[in-house]
Parts: sequence; structure tokens; C-alpha cells
Amino acid sequence: MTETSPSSCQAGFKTVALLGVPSDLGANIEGSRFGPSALRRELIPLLRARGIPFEDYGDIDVPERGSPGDLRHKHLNEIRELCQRFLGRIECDPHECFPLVLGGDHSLTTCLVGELSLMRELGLIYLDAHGDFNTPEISPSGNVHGMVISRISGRTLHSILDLKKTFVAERNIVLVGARDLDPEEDKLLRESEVTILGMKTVRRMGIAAAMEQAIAGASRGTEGYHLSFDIDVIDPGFAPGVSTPVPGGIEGEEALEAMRLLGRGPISSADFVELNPSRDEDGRTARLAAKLIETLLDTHLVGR
Ligand SMILES: [Mn+2]
Repeated sequence: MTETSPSSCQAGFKTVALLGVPSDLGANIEGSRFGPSALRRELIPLLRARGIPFEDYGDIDVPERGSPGDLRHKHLNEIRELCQRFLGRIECDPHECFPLVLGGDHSLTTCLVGELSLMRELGLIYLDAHGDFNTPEISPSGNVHGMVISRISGRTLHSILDLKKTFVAERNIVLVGARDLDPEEDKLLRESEVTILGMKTVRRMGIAAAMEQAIAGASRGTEGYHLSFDIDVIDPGFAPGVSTPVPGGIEGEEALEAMRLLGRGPISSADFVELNPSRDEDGRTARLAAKLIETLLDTHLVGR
């Protein structure tokens, strides 16, 4: 009998359930709404070439950007509406499929993790240059994409998907690569149970040890982890196409290594957010992001 190539042997693979969220409602700077189409353009040929099975659920219809409303949490009404539209969009048995969501600004992760947490006990590995741990009371900007972890952990903004207060317990949340925290946010984060592997720590430990620690923290007592990847965790020298770049991030190769390591752990879903094609240079951030996604899926689903 001849050996079957991975691409012709898909029976044992989970199918990737792909969903785009072309929203920049959570950000001050517009443009990340063009992220899903730019990412798909690069990603789909890679998935096809690799023989990674996927089903494309298209894009969520994002509510129109109206007036910001309460300036402590801008566009909250539209984001709440977006979350409602999110519910049930991915029909996905966790044993058979792998939800992959393409953003869009980071506020979509509140909706996604909220829904996923209704189905299983989740950990969260969150790669981001920022803390995303603001609350409406302390946020200097009022941008909801800076309040994602505080919503997920149940500290604030319960009206975003009010089906559940805490989506992921703080002890199972690991923030990696942060290097730009607002002062109040920094204080709150340090008093919390969230594990912080900031950029200085990542430099000291190396990316492999950091990922190992992240996986351990997010997996302890959970049924697996969700990966939320903010592309601004990567150094702007490698990934300039984001809305809020911060120098001193992880390098392209380190990001690829992180994907291989995270793909080997008990990961159950992922999102890649904050790509802003209008700030990209010749599409190189989109290409790198697609390569990261391919690497993660290839490691996790195909086991290469
Ligand atoms: Mn973020």
C-alpha cells in the first residue's frame, strides 16, 4: 500500500471554521475593518496548498458606525449589537471543528470568547502590545478594544453579551508581549490574577519558555485555550500594518516559533485581530499574519 499524503488524508482532521468580523467599532483609528478581506486573500491559497480543510462562514454584517455615544465606552451599543449577530454564526462541534476568526479590531474577541465560554471551560492566551485591561472608569481613550480582558474576566461591561459574567477566570488568562500599558491599567493588572509575560520578561525567558508558561497557565483546570493574537504584538519593523504600533515587539521568526508551540498545546480556537491594511506596506503585514495562521493550523491540525 502506498502512503497517503497529508492532503489526501483529511478524515482525521478538524475543519477550520473561518469567520470574518470587518469591524473597527472598538478603535479610534479606522481601517481594521478591511483586515478580514486582506487576510483571506493571503490565507486561503496557503490553506489550499497545505490541504488544511476549512469552511468559510463569510463576514458578519457589522452595524454602522454611528455617533460614539458615552465617551467612556465609545460605540458600545453597536458592539453589543455585533455580539448578538455573532451568536450562533459558527456552528461548530469542538471535536470536529476549529473556530478561526479574522478581525477587525480587538473588541470582537469579547463576543467570540463569550460565546465559546458558553460551551466549554476556557483558558486564554492573549498576545498584545497593550494590556487591554482598561475599564470605562480609567480608560484614557474610551476605546472598547482596550477593555477586552477586563470584560472577559468579568470586571466590567457585562452588557456586552450579558449571558455570563465571567468568560474566563483571571488565573487562566496569560497576557504575552505587553509593553505599552496605561498607568491605571498597569496597576489594576498587577493587582489581578492575570499572568503577565510582558515584553521584558519574554526577552529574558526567550519565546519558547514564555509560550510554555503561557500554555501551562491557560490549560490548568480548563478544557483548552483560546488564542487571541493582536498583530501589534509583533515589532512594527516586521508588521507595520496595525492601528496602534508600539516599538520593541517580538520578531517575525519568534512569532512563527510561538505559533508552532501554541499549535502543539490544547488550543481550541483562535482569532487574529487589528490588521489595518491602510497602514500596511505592500501587504507584508497581511502576508506575515497569514503565514502565522497557516503555521498554527498546520502544527495543530496536521501535526507537522
Ligand atoms: Mn489588543
